[in-house]
Amino acid sequence: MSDGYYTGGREYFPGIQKIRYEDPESDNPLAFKHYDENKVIGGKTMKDHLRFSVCYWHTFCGTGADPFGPGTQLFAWDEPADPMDAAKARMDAAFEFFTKLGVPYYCFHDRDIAPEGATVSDSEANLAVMTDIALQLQKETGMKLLWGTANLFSHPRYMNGAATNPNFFVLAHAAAQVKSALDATVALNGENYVFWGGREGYASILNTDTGRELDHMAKFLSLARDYGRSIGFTGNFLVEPKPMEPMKHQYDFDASTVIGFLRHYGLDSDFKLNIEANHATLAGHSFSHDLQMSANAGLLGSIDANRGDPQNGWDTDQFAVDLYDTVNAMLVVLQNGGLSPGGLNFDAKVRRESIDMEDIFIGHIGAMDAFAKGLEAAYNLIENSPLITDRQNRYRNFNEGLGSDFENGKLDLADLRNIAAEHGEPAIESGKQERYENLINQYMTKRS
Ligand code: XLS
Ligand code: NI
Ligand code: NI
Repeated sequence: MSDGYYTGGREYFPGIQKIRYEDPESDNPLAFKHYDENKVIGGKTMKDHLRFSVCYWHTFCGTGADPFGPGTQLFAWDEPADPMDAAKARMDAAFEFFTKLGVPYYCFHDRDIAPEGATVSDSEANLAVMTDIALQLQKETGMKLLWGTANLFSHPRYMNGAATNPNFFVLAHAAAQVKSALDATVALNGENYVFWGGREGYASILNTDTGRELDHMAKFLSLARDYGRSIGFTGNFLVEPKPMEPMKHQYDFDASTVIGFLRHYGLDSDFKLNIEANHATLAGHSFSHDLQMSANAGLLGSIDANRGDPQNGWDTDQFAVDLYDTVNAMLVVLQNGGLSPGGLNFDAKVRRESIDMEDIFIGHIGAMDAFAKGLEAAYNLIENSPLITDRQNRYRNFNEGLGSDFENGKLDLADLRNIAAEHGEPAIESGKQERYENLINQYMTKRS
């Protein structure tokens, strides 16, 4: 049992009460304007549609440090000199934040919640102690774990990769970490387990045997799957695509690359994808593109919600406040039948210059409101606007006759040639992009 806020000790966010829904006209920065967790949309509450999650790393471990200067955000939970004391203080602060914000889920890397020890066994022991505390706090607060993961990118031993390191003994260390992070995830009833391969890629293709490394990565994932299933993990394993950063090239480049990888190695019945908005844009796609590719494959597992900056070519991990992004994302999610057991995890951080304690609340509140608004607009677009029927109608001549014969495999290439010759020049039809774009604006600004 920890000795902080929930046991009558220190309060880390004094003066901030539980965040409540207020009228959209309210100017209170510490209130929701659109996210009303009990509001029912299409038979499901906003809370159940959106399944919001707070990430541990940016929110409680980040301090605003960048390559040009140290952290600017000084947090009371970083004060204890002993790393385990600091971990306990941080966890108290985290659960205070989760419950005041009113999200149902959180996510962590092993090293976010427990410091690395001098040996594999010490690290395992640290994580076990912090897992017990987390379990206790979950019971007290009703918080749930969306996913756990292992940090296989910060320690210098992983500089040449973890599962794809050319040194087998580094790979073994990575496996030790994944084993222990899976134990923690299962102990905390985590609903998913994530692999983001930050250093699984290369800085130079000249010194890298990419074929061998990809085989190693697949083998590593399948061993993790086997171990997870053997200890009773029934949730989804998720791979999070990202094209680069920190490596020049990351193997999990984008959704389509990961889908191909999973299918090639026969991993697609246990693994799905965790799509991060800013990673999709780094890969030259839109957020909704990678969501849609995953949904098409039946592999949309979960979302890391954030946004990039169109002027910057890196992972800025800003809070998702762009309504176009959230409407487009929720259009895919709703047509996918929802996200469960995945969720919307805010893999996002406040800017280095945002140093007030309330800023991390304000960042999350804005993104939660943006997704709530996006959910409502997307639901109305699907249910009440002509968007879906118009789109389906573009494909109408595949619904019957020759088009339907083609879809059903009844025509060969020569048949198609003869049909073209017989039917003459087809009439061309407008794609009507502007009409679709106007529908988005119309429904986004409708009062609900
Ligand atoms: C980094 C990733 C990372 C994963 C978890 O860019 O987004 O935060 O979500 O390892
Ligand atoms: Ni992420
Ligand atoms: Ni990221």
